[in-house]
Amino acid sequence: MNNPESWGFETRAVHAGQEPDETTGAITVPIHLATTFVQSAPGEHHGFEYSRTSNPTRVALERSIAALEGAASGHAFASGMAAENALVGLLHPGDHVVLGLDAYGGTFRLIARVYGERGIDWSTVDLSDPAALAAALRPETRQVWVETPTNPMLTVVDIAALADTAHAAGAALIVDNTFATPYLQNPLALGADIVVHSSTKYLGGHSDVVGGFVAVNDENLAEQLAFVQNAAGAVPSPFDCYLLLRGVKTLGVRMDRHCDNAAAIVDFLAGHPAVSSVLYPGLAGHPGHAVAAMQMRRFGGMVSCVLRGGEQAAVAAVSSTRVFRLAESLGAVESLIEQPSTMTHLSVADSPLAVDPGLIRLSVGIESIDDLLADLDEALH
Ligand code: P1T
Repeated sequence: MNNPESWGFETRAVHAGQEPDETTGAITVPIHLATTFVQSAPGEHHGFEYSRTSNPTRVALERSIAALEGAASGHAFASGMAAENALVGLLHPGDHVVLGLDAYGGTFRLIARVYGERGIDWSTVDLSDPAALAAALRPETRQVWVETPTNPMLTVVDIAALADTAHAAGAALIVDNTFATPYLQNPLALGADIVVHSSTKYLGGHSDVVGGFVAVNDENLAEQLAFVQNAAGAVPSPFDCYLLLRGVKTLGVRMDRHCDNAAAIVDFLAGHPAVSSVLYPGLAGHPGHAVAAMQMRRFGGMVSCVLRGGEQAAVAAVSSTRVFRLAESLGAVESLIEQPSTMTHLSVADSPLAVDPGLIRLSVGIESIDDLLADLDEALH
């Protein structure tokens, strides 16, 4: 029982990578602000040389989240996009990438706009159908990028099936686990090669830190990522690492409340006359429900719905809630509401990933459920 490898999720969340400080006994990981570390002779040191390359607070964070993902190694970045950029940076001109038909707008923008114009080829495919992926793979395909559940359509894809399909063609499967978090889903255990996070969201959990994370098992990949992390230098500050270490400790507890509140809100929205459809993997009628039940512990805190009144009704609803704050981002203790087509997913307008302007996205927080329901009831009347 006392072997950290066998600890349950909540025990790992509190303790993995976060051992008391060896010199002082401090129970929390110190914020190591030093940019450089003394050497007794060139190359002889305590494991740290320069803070961009490695920093003790960052190492604690990297061990912590890697342990939650069941990964051999973790790499922290200054934002989710910086983490994604490190992954696209592994590609060479002429390489091909497959993207889902539904992804965070920034991911699409990075691959299609930044790298697409510099020799990386890409295509989009409905990843909820593994046969469609098989048809889209080419000899030059190196990476398949997957979100599950997706942002903002909450589409679920079968990680194990897509991993098999991608591997058969020699491509790596990258899973953005931001929506599910390692508490609800562990993509590496399901066959994915790489897990990426916007740790700005549930991992941090309090809307006060921007960060990104990559977790892998393959040693060679880990080496390449450590090289890019140091060479490109998009690393998080020690204070950001500390905030994330603090946030991660309560991840499991917060996720359970997010899931409880989301389930109650889904029930309410599903019976509401102003709502034409509710997108949530926990609904028995959701096309990905069976796969989600198989690969996720619970169904998450993100809910999207389409309003009967279309764009006008969506703008009115997101502008009139009071407990749900109108804002981009997600995954924190406070509930947020937004219209993806004009906000988080504006960069996919006029692309195959364009979002219905009548769709609204809710990041359900941990507030009292009665207040959240009353707020939505008033906004949707
Ligand atoms: O914002 P940043 O930490 O750089 O992470 C980018 C990112 C990556 N992947 C997913 C699934 C995301 O949702 C995000 C960021 N998303 C929002 C800001 C949003 O409101 O959807």
